[in-house]
Amino acid sequence: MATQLKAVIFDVDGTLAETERNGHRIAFNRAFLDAGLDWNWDEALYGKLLAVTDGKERIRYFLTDFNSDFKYDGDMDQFIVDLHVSKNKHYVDLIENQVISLRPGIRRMMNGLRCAGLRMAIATTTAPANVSALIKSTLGEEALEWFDCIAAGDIVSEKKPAPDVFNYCLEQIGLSAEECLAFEGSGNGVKSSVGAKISTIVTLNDYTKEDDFSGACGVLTHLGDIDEPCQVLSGEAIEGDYLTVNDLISIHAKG
Ligand code: XBP
Repeated sequence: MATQLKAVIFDVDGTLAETERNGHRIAFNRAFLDAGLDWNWDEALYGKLLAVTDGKERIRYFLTDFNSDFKYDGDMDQFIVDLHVSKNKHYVDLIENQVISLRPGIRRMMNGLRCAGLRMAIATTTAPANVSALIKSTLGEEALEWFDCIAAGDIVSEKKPAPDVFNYCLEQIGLSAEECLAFEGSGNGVKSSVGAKISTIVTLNDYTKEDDFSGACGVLTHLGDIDEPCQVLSGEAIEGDYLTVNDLISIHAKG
């Protein structure tokens, strides 16, 4: 008999909300401006930079691969850390001003999971303060209690695509990979969750639609809602216009 589904682990950026283009990207640019830098990460460049997870590593990647003429007379690591701290302040400001909403079906799915007695957790590369700000501004402060574990940011040293953040999350919630299912939004995210041996459903977005989702058990445009049908791009077909908790249980059972 297949192992029973007990918990669902959500990625954040691109999965809960489209935070990259109008959240993190804008926040990076505001931090650059504050620091007197003339760097501007437009939408197309940001799409390329997303190949690297973690904002600090993304700045480093920008400097080595897209702006190698830049010279800094000082401690480069500290410079990047300071830029990233400033970027995250701007990000939280943006989110607190409610510029970003949840993707279709996220609220419905979370409510459904809670009603069905399934547990929820979060596994993300972004900083804990960024996750809290997003959850509070979209679902309300009390929603922070819905998650048995919010594994975020530097809690692990090897970020996605390494499986560490998902393994950490499993350890914290005391469940095996077989008892869980993950929602991811990017190729790096899928490598991480599948690397931790968790069955994974992908909801893609404009930035990730060309990513390699090998190993995922389904790819959808988004979770869908009553007034916003989703499309299943690969994996098991669903009967309705949107993914339900019963669909999840059935996808998980087929594993
Ligand atoms: C997405 C990321 C993050 C954010 C920026 O994380 O790659 O690096 O773009 O976050 P996930 P920070 O998909 O795991 O939610 O700048 O806070 O690192």
